[in-house]
Amino acid sequence: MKKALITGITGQDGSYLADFLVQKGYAVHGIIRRASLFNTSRVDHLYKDARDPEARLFLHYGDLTDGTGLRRIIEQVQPDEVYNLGAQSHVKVSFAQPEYTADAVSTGTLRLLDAVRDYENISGRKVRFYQAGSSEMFGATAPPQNEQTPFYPRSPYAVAKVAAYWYCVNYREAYGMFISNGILFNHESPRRGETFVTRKITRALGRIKVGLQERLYLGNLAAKRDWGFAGDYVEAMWLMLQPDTPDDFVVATGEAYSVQEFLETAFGLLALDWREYVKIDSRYFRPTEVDYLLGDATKAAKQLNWQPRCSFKALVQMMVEHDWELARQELTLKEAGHLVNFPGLSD
Ligand code: NDP
Ligand code: GDR
Repeated sequence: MKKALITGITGQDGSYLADFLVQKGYAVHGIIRRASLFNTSRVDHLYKDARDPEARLFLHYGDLTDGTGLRRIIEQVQPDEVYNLGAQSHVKVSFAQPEYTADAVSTGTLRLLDAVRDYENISGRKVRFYQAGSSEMFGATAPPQNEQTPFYPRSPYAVAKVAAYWYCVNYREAYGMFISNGILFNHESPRRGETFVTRKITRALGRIKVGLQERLYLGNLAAKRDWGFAGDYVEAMWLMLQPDTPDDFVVATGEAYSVQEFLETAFGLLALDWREYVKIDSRYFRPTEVDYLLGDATKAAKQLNWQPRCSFKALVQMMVEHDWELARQELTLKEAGHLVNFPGLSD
């Protein structure tokens, strides 16, 4: 049985990737951070007691800022494939926490690469490494963006991802390691974190529809993004580690929509006019914005035979329906006196 190790397994992508790899017959090991509340809700459906012979998901405490712990986990797990998805992944938050973001995203990647490198040398085994690169690395460079497009990062997060990308290229060239950088454009789902704009919109929409919320405060509605479905994108991560040689790939749909178009589509599905509910709050503007990302994934289509399956409209519909149902459940709880306050969504 092949063994995969995933950093960031508790996040959106980590959970879809874990689902995908378990389906493929892998034993999946994930690194989780210690928190004062349980943070494994996205992967709980995969969990069985480790003593159960059917168990396929194994969780280990660790952190990308703790190199010693990473080394110990790699030596213990002895993975065939490592997927580095762990990150402080919120662009706006990276302006508030630039140093921590760099530590987790770029130096964290370096720590993991070094741990894998030493493990390969000591054990004589080969490990395949996937790095979660981002379209944010292109930042201010005009669309469409592909693997040849120069990087022009516009946030501490994006700068850290560029550094991580180059650490990966350097370790590949210097030590002959199998390392592939995915350059993934935005991908969303009902498991998306609630402070990213798509989920912030669909969560608010569901609550507005059932009468639990009156307003939605947003920032720049003109920004354009190439939005795909996370479930499609984790397959591309796996595909990148299957060929004989490592390489770097853009993963995108090739269609871009503005935040306003996302709003129109989402509210339209529930027969509401977004203009009646949305207000602009400058707190959500970023010091430097990324205006227009549109990916050209021709190389992934040709070399990996990867195609996105879910359209923009189908993605919005999936998220709206999920969050409308969630809001109905919240309403039931509220009516039963169980839920009084909702967490304020920000960022
Ligand atoms: P999420 O924010 O949903 O998940 C991030 C994960 O990283 C969580 O499991 C989080 O743990 C973990 N994490 C955060 N800090 C650390 C740390 N210091 N050490 C170890 N783990 C940590 O992100 P996504 O799933 O959306 O994205 C996955 C990866 O892909 C990220 O690297 C992101 O930057 C990148 N990416 C995402 C894109 C997207 O559109 N989703 C596009 C391109 C790249 P916890 O649950 O404890 O917070
Ligand atoms: P992004 O995603 O920055 O592209 O990074 P996000 O959903 O945060 O923003 C997309 C665009 O929407 C605008 N926006 C708002 N964004 C948020 N979060 N909240 C708001 O209220 C709001 N109003 C408008 C933003 O300004 C931006 O232009 C995501 C993350 O998953 C990264 O980790 C990943 O690398 C990139 O996608 C590709």
